Amino acid sequence: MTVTETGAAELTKRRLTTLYETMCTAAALDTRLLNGIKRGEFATVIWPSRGQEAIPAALGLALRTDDRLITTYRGLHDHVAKGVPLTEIIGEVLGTSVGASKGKGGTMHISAPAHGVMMTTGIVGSGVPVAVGLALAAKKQGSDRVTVVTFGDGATNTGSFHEGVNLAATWQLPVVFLCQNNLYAEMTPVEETMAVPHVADRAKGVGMPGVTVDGNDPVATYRAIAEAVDRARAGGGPTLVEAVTFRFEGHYAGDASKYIPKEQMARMRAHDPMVTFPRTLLEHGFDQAELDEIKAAAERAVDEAVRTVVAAPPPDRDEIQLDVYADGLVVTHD
Ligand SMILES: Cc1ncc(C[n+]2csc(CCOP(=O)(O)OP(=O)(O)O)c2C)c(N)n1
Ligand SMILES: [Mg+2]
Repeated sequence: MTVTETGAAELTKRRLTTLYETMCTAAALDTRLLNGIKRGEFATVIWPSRGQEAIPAALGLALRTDDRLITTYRGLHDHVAKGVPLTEIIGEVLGTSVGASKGKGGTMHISAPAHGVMMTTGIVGSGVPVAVGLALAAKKQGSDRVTVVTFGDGATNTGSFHEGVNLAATWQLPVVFLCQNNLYAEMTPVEETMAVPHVADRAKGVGMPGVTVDGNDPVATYRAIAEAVDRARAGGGPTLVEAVTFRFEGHYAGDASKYIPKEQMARMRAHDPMVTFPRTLLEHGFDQAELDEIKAAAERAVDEAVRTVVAAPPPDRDEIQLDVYADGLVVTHD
């Protein structure tokens, strides 16, 4: 099948399959790590993204490997989408030497420059100005690579966000600001911290296009992101894309989400992209057996990567000061 509502976003069966594969891998990764933490198998922490899978899947399809990405603590699904190998992601979460940062970064500090992932940050909003700097560098270097920074709804209340988007619009930089609006910042619902109805409305104030999209619909989200990426690559400047979604697990592994009203949780369950997207695919000629196999293959890949990571040694003691400062600079304490 082919979906051809916008020229930039033609979706063949192969591309729809890729979207679903990425979603299944992200969901399997989240579930495996969360279950492992809950039963005491893993001593680590994650900020679950179960429910938000459609957004990174769309993002991954819209980006080239050399495009830059900055994400957050809730970004394991973004790493999957950008092509970071599962062993490198899980290796970082579990702190073993096969991690992307040799197990020294942890969940909050995964970077994988070979795949364009330049930074993961736990400081809310702080990725925005860094992404603006990366986009400025690309422009000065005459490169057509695009930078995307993803963050939550809460991040759009920070000074860093407002300063960053203003500069990007003023300098017309090749950057896409992708808000994964899951309706909560920690335990605070979005309507308690924002007087405008949509995060995307904030784009108007700095003079850039802003668009709100159903972040549980990977095809619609892909179209919105692809259009923004195309505009940035063609020299048309930045865009704020707000993808509205929900997280079905706590803010962090262990948070029981008591602040989320039961009715809201039930209502949002009906929009879980891991339920609705397979239904859409079935309506468009996919069969149940092939969808089951995609899901099972993703779970197998995650399980295998966990086994590899668990069998790997922790970072060597001699590594402790390596990769901390500029190349070759090792501080001694004699
Ligand atoms: C500058 C800063 N302020 C506060 C915090 C504490 N904090 C961690 S996550 C979070 C909520 C962020 O919400 P949002 O941006 O919506 O992202 P989400 O966690 O929902 O993905 C807060 C306030 C922080 N890490 N950094
Ligand atoms: Mg949020």
